[in-house]
Amino acid sequence: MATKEQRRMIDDKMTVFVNTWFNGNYKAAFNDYDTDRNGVLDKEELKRLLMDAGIGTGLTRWLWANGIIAELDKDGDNAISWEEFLAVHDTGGAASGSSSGRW
Ligand SMILES: [Ca+2]
Ligand SMILES: [Ca+2]
Repeated sequence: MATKEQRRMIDDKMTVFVNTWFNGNYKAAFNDYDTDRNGVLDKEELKRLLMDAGIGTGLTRWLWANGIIAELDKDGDNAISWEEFLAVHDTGGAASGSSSGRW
């Protein structure tokens, strides 16, 4: 869906957002935005996360949400599970600043 620059922009903004509001804890952020507690972020929940992270505008955010779901949703349920969400930011070896291009 997205160009390399767009992916990096999302990764950067998401990283800053999670670091700022959740002490870098992606799981806490995920749980916070899973408002109906069903274990996955659906499109509406994802859009709220994107809005708070400053990604997209009121006009384009649904496009971002669609693209991100298309990119991350591996099992095709139209929602992002925690395992799928992890691919947004490789919390493994890659230190912040490096763009792994993993998604
Ligand atoms: Ca949910
Ligand atoms: Ca899924």
